[in-house]
Amino acid sequence: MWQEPAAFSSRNGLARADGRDVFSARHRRRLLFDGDGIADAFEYQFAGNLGTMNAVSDLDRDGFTDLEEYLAGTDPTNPADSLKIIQFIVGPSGANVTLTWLSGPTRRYFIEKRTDFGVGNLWLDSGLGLLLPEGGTTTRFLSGGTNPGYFRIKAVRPLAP
Ligand SMILES: [Ca+2]
Ligand SMILES: [Ca+2]
Repeated sequence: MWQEPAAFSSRNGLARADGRDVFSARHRRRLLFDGDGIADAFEYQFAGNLGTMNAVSDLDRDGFTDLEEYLAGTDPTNPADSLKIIQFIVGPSGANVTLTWLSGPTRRYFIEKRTDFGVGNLWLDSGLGLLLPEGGTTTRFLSGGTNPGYFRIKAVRPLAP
């Protein structure tokens, strides 16, 4: 249904790609001809060439590299468009959380959660599984536990349109 690599948004709104590249060699040659992790079609669409964008460039200077924007399906020329949580509401009990993030039609999402940043505490799926975008923003409600913890959004590309 989806494939790595993915892009992430953290609770504070910062997204980072995980940096892993698990494309097959054949897939990589077809999609990532210039080897910077960004599909050539994406580079031509937004930059008009293969030389402007790379894994560390940030055309719109929004703090998300062009590679991260490619993985997240956001516009690398629009600083207002990035994978970020735009609303984070914790209910009165401290356990119920409502998250809203910027989403796009070409990606699917997971909400990942962790209780703290101690050793052995990993990002895990929230339990909601793979989520479809609702539109330009997507909102989900999570309940349970006594500590709301920390959340991030993981964007993944579906295998088929
Ligand atoms: Ca950017
Ligand atoms: Ca952007």
